[in-house]
Amino acid sequence: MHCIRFQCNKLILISYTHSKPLQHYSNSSQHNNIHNNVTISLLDREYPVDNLTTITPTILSKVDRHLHNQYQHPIEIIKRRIVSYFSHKWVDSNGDPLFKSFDNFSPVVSLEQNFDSLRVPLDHVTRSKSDNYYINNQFMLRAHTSAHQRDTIALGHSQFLVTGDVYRRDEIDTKHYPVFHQMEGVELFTNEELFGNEQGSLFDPLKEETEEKQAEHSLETVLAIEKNLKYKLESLMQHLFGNNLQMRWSGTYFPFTHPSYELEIYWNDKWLEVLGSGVMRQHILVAGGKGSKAGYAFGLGLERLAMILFGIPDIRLFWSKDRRFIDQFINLQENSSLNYKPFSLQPPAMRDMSFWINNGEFEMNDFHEIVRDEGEEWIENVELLDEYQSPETRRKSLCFRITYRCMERTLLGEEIQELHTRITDRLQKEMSVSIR
Ligand code: FA5
Ligand code: MG
Repeated sequence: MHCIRFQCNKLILISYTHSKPLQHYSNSSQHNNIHNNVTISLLDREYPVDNLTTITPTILSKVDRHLHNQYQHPIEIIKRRIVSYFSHKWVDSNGDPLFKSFDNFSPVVSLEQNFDSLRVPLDHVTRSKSDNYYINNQFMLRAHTSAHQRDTIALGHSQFLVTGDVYRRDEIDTKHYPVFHQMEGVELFTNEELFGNEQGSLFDPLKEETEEKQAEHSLETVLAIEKNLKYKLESLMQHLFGNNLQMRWSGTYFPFTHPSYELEIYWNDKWLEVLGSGVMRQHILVAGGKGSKAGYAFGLGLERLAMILFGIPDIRLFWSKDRRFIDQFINLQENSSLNYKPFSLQPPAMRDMSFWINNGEFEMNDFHEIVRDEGEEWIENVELLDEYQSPETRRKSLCFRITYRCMERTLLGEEIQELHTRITDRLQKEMSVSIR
């Protein structure tokens, strides 16, 4: 269990064995404003809180769930199937697996690991306070498993997988959740491993960066790495989902790969992004002591893959402790298929709210955070319905629709109303909005 301990004169222990949203702090803004006189205790360490702290009790309560290591949980099943694909299909000359798999690195990482080790620029949007769960100005809950790339290379590994829980202040819908699971994959090649006996050279003596390649790499390196990466990931998807799968690659941007690619899978009449990947920035290999090689990395979204594999319609279900969810997977044999059966289809309830904002001061992720912090698993979706600017005052008003639904039972009208009111109250207190 975690606790947030006020060192001055209060001790607040937060129990997480609840089935109903917690009444957190009597005034949560107090938490976010406290400097120096609070510590967070997390995984047996104490961290002083400071003005970067954004972690909340709701999020802390997820840290010890370890869904990816909970035997026969759908996230653990998908992890095992992917690891098994890599270890059976990709072996060395002795028949031993090429890829080493790690799944117990701590989710608490330094900002240096999460960002600087990957050279994410200081002003890059992904560092923003409103996107991350910062513990303080040194530590955070990792926002991606890429935080472990450099250090795992430095441990001496050139082919590895790292699975873990990752944390982001993100939007709320059926495909996004503030805690989810990723599997990082990295493979580094020597000149010979990439080109075999053919002529080829990993590096470009001219050191010219173009749209197609980094300064260090030759164009043939990029083409060979891209081919290898895409082949391995496409055959992984076919291994998981069969040959009738529709998938498409597109170019994208990450500060730590160039070029970069993402893969989408067609599922339930929509394209769903399942991974990001690319040719690793060479400085990461250099920092890990493997500058003579070149390689690729990818980050798989495990919830998305498990949703496709088992037909799970809503990402919140992974956090359910309801036996009617868990038991469906308990006896699933390796490589057998399973279609998730909804155990109860509770009706959703919609409530709208409109408020005036102080122009320029409204941060969308802070809004989502408050809704999520109060509503936890009862929030299915938050949608911006309308934006309006008063012609006289130039003030802006926003109208949101919140969809409430509990996976396990029907919510009572008064429960929803009470929750909706709590959210409204916090918005007024913490975000200086005025309800219309
Ligand atoms: C990354 O996190 C990169 N670190 C991936 C990467 C690794 C790129 C190595 C290059 C090299 P992205 O933010 O796109 O990228 O997330 C990767 C995948 O995680 C997404 O494709 C998606 O499947 C999943 N994902 C992202 N955000 C969420 C969320 N809020 N809820 C559930 N799944 C998510
Ligand atoms: Mg992405």
